[in-house]
Amino acid sequence: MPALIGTEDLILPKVATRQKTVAKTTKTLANGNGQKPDNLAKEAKTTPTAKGLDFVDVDVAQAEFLERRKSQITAIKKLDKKLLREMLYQMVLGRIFEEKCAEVYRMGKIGGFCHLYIGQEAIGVGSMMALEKTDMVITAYRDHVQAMIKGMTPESVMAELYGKEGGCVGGKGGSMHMFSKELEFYGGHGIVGGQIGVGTGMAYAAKYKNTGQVTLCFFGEAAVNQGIFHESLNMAQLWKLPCIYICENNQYGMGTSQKRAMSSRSIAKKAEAFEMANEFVDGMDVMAVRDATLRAIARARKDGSPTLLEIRAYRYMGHSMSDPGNYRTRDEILKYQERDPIVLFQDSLKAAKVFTDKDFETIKQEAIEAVDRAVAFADESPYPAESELFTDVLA
Ligand SMILES: Cc1ncc(C[n+]2csc(CCOP(=O)(O)OP(=O)(O)O)c2C)c(N)n1
Ligand SMILES: [Mg+2]
Repeated sequence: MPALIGTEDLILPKVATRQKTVAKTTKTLANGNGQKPDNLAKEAKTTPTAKGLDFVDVDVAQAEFLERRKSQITAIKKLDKKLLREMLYQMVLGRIFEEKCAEVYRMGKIGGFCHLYIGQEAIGVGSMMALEKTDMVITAYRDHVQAMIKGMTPESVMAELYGKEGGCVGGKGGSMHMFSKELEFYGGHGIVGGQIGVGTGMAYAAKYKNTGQVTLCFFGEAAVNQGIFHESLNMAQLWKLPCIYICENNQYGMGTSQKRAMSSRSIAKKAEAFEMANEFVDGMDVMAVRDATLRAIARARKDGSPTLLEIRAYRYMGHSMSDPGNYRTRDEILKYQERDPIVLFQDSLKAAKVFTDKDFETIKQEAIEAVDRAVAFADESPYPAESELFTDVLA
């Protein structure tokens, strides 16, 4: 199992009295909901409708997880072992790939913006591995790992990060613009929320052409405060577009926590304004993400009905590689890391007697080697030729 990441001084606040105050506050208030964690736990236990909606606090999330664990282990036992191995492999590969990105970025091999996915692996793997190959995906700029889950090779992603010819778009897109028409992976978008409109259009095209494809449209919680989110969901529900909107709620939009920027605490519930199906999902639990996505896919395939999934995880690293992160505490990060998605999944796989520690070590080694090969490929790949400057440029 790779070491937990996010504790390096480089990315974490070093001092500040203000941070200490924040730490105290988060101890008594459950993530800005104005309720004590104990109350939340009680509410989650006693009110069925509150289930899943309020497990914002880490302890509450864990209590909920333990409640569903037994049935989940039974479900794991029935799943194809190859699929489970691939799910774990993709999560570990994503973690190690991003750790390596941080390393080579600091060495100056990658330039410009670079947003890492560490801590959110269960969202990408749980949702995308529930799709058919022909289904479509569109996302924001935190896109390296999602591109790999959709089938892009680590070599192609790493070379793109380097701005090299061997990258998925020839080195012209960089970190934020992974793209592959063949793999039905439509970016990689830097304008916050912009892909929500494009994703809705993709779902419209699929319906118009009757292709049977479902679109997964990912965006962060900070995108939800924009008009494009509301306009798109309204249209999708009105026209029954087979789009699954996945809000990856990692609780921060750059340095601003959700509680400082959004008047309501539930993003999933916003779908009710459009009478759209919605679910709140524990984003540290890959099996829960998979189950919720399968339910959404079934709705989409049946009659084109869209769904909004709010999947809550936690951004372990800074917003991007240049973020010093002095707006949150080390304690806060460590608390969320107690529910690391890879550790939780491995524990369940072990409890289900599907894999052993030895298998985990083999999977980790395979991922390390794949990432090493990707770096060697990117190192050797040439920069794009000058003659390429104006190809694929549309204006
Ligand atoms: C329209 C627009 N406004 C502002 C920005 C600057 N910006 C880049 S990332 C970001 C935060 C987005 O946070 P979130 O949607 O939660 O995604 P996360 O980074 O957490 O994955 C902002 C405000 C932008 N790129 N586009
Ligand atoms: Mg966010």
